[in-house]
Amino acid sequence: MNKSSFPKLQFLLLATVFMWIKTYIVYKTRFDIKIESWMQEFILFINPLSFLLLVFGISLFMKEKRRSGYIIIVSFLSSAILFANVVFYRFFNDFITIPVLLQTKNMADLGSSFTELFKFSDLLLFADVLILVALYFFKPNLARIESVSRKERRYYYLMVAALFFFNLGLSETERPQLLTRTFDREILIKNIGTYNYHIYDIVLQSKSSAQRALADSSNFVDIENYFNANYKKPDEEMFNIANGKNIILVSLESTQSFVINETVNGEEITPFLNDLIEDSYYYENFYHQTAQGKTSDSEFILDNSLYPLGRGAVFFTHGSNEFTATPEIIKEFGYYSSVLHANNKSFWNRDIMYESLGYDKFFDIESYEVNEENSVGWGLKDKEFFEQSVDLMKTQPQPFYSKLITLTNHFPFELGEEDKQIDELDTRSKTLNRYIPTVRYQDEAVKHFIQKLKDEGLYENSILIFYGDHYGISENHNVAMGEFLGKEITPFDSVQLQRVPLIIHIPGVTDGENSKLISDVAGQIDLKPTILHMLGINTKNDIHFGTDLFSGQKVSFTVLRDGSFITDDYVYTKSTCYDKETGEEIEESNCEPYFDKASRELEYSDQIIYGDLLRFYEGTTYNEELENAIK
Ligand code: GP9
Ligand code: MN
Repeated sequence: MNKSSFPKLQFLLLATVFMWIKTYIVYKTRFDIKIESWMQEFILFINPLSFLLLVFGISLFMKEKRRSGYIIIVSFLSSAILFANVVFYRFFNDFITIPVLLQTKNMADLGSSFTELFKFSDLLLFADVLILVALYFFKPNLARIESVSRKERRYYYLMVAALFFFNLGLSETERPQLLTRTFDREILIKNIGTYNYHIYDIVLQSKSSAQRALADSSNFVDIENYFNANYKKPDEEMFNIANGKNIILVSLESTQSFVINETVNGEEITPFLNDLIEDSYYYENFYHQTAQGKTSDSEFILDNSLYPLGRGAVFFTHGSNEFTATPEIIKEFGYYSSVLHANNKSFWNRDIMYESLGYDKFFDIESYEVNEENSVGWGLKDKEFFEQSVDLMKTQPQPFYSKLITLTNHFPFELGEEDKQIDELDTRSKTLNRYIPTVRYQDEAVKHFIQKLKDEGLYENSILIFYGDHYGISENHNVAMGEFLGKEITPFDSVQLQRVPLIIHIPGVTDGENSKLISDVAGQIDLKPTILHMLGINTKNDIHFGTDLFSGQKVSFTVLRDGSFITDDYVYTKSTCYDKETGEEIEESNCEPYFDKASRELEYSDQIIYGDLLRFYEGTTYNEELENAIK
């Protein structure tokens, strides 16, 4: 391109520079992108440029009078993408993916969260578009894009391509196999930029759609071998311990382990759970493994022992896949299964997905008496929910497998004065401050729940499993969290904050001196084989990535959906290996032995879901003799 081209393109270049600088400012102020070197900072700085020049450059193929209008429209659309990501990130600490955008069914219910998350200053993101519009109307001469020759256009695009490959090249040196083995969106955005990331996401979307069509049973061989090699035999004492008993699972909304045995102004945040732990098996190193599908991801992991997807909620994207979930398996053993949750049945596509998972019944909002007095925030208050749920559970045939999903401790953590039993915190994060009283309220609700189970005669013959579904306080509140916990939150601490409580309470078995505080590293993925073994069901032919928590052969290892993993000694996250005891960074070679297991598990699980591979799986014969089960 010769010099004279620049004045010709000034409007295009102006729009590009505006968007470019704006994007970089957003990176630095609205997203928490960890930068470890000048090279990474440089990549971050240049990464929006190639895409912007590419799309704005399309104007050069248009009729002259259309060009400026096109530039304005593209500026507006790119700003809108940025805006949407900023608002989304504020809560999810993550970037938007296409599957998430398609989850429109959830959007209506998310209304209250949106107003909470939106800030007026976000509208500044459209300031440059207004400037461009003003120029267009008041200084038409400046807003003109003159004709360029075919040769100039070619130069322009050569330059854009060079810039793109320069960017990609630098990124690949920083992070090898960037596009093929990255489960962490932050790393993608950091390297290829937010706009290219969205294009990449579109490519992934079409690839995953094709994957099902192309899959056949041969895809399953490697995976089956992997399962066979990883099978762990159950503990003899625990195997069959729940035979004939009801299994009651309680999903504790947004509950992280840091609240357990913690106090605020001398008051326990979870006094009841703290007591319950003394009569239970409590796992203090139990991690949630959810991603964008939040609660629904936790449900998916629990019932299938598969990983959720890295993008979108598998409940939405693959709701009609073939699965071999717990409810389906235990049906063969005479179990009735249900979910109790006072929300619209279509939220998270639950109504469709529960069919695929083999649930007999979904008690949704229609089964509950919900009114203004007994609701707060997202709906029916937990105490009322438990109260009514026990009445519903009584109508079920026994033995049953029932999952109850609580709701009060959900962002934005609203609670009426009459239900507050503990002070809010006094940190800079209102979210974290409000979280404490809602967790306390949930604790009180659980206490009533157990009492009601006892009163109604359902307690003795049941096994109760309480677990946190996912984090409640995202990394956006790290500074406030640091204030509360009295330390600076590093990426290492962020992983440790992904621990959620797991309490297994078996009346007559785990009481008093038989209770256990267990420190083994475990995750939600381990619950399916644990429960099946407790029911005396052989899992040798079952598809699951987790391990029975009680198996003496269990390896202390858990991988999170972003590829971070935890062992007894190490935590690996954001390309860094940490010593678990000190939280200090250590040589990567310490973590290296686990790299393969971590990425293989996530990849195999993805293959199963994207390829809908379980439709080819016929190996499951659960009805084998129980005596043969322990091998
Ligand atoms: C909605 C409830 C909350 O029904 O499960 O969902 P979440 O936003 O936590 O995924
Ligand atoms: Mn949830």
